Amino acid sequence: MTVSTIGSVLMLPPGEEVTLRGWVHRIRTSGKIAFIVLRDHTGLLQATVRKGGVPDIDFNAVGAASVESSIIVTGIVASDPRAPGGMEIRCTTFTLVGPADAFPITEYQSEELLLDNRHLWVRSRNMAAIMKIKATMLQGAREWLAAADFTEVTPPVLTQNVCEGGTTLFSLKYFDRQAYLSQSAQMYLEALCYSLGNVYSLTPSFRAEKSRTPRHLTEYWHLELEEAWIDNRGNMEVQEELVSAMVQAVLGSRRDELEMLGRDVEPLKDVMPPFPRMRYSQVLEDLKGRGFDIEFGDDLGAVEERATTQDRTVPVFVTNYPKQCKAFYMKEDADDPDTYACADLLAPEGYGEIIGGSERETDLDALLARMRAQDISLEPYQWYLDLRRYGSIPHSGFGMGIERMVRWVCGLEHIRDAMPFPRTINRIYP
Ligand code: NSS
Repeated sequence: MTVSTIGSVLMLPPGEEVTLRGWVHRIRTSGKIAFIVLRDHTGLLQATVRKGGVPDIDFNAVGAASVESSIIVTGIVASDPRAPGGMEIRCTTFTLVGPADAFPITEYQSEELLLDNRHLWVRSRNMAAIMKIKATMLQGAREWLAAADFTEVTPPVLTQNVCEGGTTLFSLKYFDRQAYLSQSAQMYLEALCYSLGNVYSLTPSFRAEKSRTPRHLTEYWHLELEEAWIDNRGNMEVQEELVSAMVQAVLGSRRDELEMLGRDVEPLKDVMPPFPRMRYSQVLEDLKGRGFDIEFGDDLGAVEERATTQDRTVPVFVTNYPKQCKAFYMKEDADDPDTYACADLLAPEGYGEIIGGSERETDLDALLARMRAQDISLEPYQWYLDLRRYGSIPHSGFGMGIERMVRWVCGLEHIRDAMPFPRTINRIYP
């Protein structure tokens, strides 16, 4: 038995015989005929089952089918202007594979119910579209990275190191020691770029975010790059190329999915290098001019980032953040020593930060002084400090939040829909 997919059947001329497997999306039966809308991973297609058109035993089985039952049908492709898509298959056999209890998700449901039933809601066409777009973005990233001679590496997720500050750490007992779930693979990537040149990793990162926001998860997918012999300027060039390649990959093969999500594709077409660059101090002046109460040293939050990006269609780099709002490992900008040679990349249309990156501090004494000032215990970092003791080189890198990217590209209100099984402060089931 050769099994077709709905997507391939929609290309066939009438008269062909096909077999399809899938789930009942909708079903309507009268005594003599059943209209089934069948779903598989490629789309929807109407299948009609007539009494007398299939063996009696098959027709009886149709009576036991309901929404989300799994079925196999064989039939003849026919055009039918009344059917969705203008085609249907007229069944010659019908097999009920897995009957379904009354499906808990009906048309209008609360967000909470959909989250409680996420294991079933992932079958929805919108969720499937988002997951396909995400897969295409990751594939686009990997293709770009391979062509640019980056080597994929596999850093650990259990660690003793705090990369992005103690307030969002998940700690755990590691036998008789204290350990953490990784916030970032950066330090390990720094070690590996001395061995392999440009490297990247795709890992889960963990942040114990204690507030409910539409852009924070407690577990997210983190694409991190580390580049040997590259300064922060070169680092930004890598970012704009990579981000553009990911967006263009989606425009290349996922237009239908974007349309299904109601995403306006026009602004995405503008996403091509180079992206504009603004210094933090410029952004600050601009925000003050618009009445924001903000001082040098304050980090930019969701509100400030939205104001900075809502009228743009292309991402914007914000460079030279003040030292007090960024991490200890960044390199001081020699021309502007109150700031670091760093950049956040903010997505347009109000979405805000998708990447955080910087050149890394290579001076051992500068690094030690900052760590001491921040009361960071040096012992678990001796290996990291060794990187400055044995053949230190200039290097830079960044981390991209994959779900932040997906949220922007798909135009999602909430980041949780960029994850099949999102983890947030009040959600770890299912
Ligand atoms: O904290 S970051 O800004 N930077 C780092 O972790 C660096 N150590 C990365 C590096 O240089 N290798 O996080 C990077 C990105 C940030 O821009 C967001 O896009 C994403 O990670 N991010 C998150 N996404 C979803 N949920 C949460 N809570 C989250 N936190 C950061």
